[in-house]
Amino acid sequence: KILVIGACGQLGTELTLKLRDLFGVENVIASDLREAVDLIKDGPYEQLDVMDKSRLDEVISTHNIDQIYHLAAILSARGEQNPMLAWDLNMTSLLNVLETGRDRISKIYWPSSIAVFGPDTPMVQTPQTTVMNPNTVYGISKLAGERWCEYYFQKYKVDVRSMRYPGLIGYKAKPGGGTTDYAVDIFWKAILDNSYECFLKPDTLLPMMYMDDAVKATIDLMQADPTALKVRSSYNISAMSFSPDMIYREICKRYPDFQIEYNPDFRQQIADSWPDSIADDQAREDWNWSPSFDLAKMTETMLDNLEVQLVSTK
Ligand code: VAH
Repeated sequence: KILVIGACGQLGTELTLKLRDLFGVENVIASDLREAVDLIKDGPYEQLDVMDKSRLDEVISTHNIDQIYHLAAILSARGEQNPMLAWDLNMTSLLNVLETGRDRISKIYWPSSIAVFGPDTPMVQTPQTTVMNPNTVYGISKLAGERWCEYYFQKYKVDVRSMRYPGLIGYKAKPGGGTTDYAVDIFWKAILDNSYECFLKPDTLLPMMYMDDAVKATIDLMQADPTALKVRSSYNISAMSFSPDMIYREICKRYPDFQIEYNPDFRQQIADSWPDSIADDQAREDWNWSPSFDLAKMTETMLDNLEVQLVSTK
């Protein structure tokens, strides 16, 4: 049985739906701190504070769990507003999950992020192995988490797998507390308000990925032959890079009088510390990774689906 921790989040919701599709609703237990969101109410659910190790062990025993997708974390922007909570939640929860891997869990997935890179990391085609001096709490916690994953793999043979997500864009679940989340908000605002106030500068280039590609990559990595995986910290993966101005112009192809204004806030410094683009040749080599969505295809898919979803609420 599979346990998804953080199943009500932006990625957790979509991963839960996909895992239930692949392995059967009853075999995927969703969990989060809060009660279940509508999209995942069709299957087994546990309210779980992953900081509580005994509660985690209880859920694992009750449902006979042998795989865990641990997605719960505080993201970059919210983390800067609450550093100690972000560090405590992001690290304690991961160590709780890794400890379960020592005796009873056969495979663990844990997401890292391009936030592990910092201002002195090479910004263009950032390599798999390079200088990593993150200056956000979120990035520090993800870098430390990568080190712990590799440690538990090497010392205790825990089969934990990870990838460094770029900004993720999807329409099924709203994101929370990220710096790249402008790229989700802009679609909602285009449809509902025909105008958007962007908290980043127009030319802020960031690595991004459509949600379906991120979900597929995650499942593919978890299904891959373990002997093929040369990276046990976390894999670089990449799909596209774009700036607010580029995505704005793409949306204008369908909404010609869509207006945007730029009022950069504290999240500009976070974005400036991250790469412009990512080199993912190791993931392509080890487990055949390749993306399907570029900016045009993502924009078309987002607008098609959100117009249906939102027009009824207009
Ligand atoms: C954030 N969406 O903005 C997350 C992600 C690379 C960015 O980690 O914090």
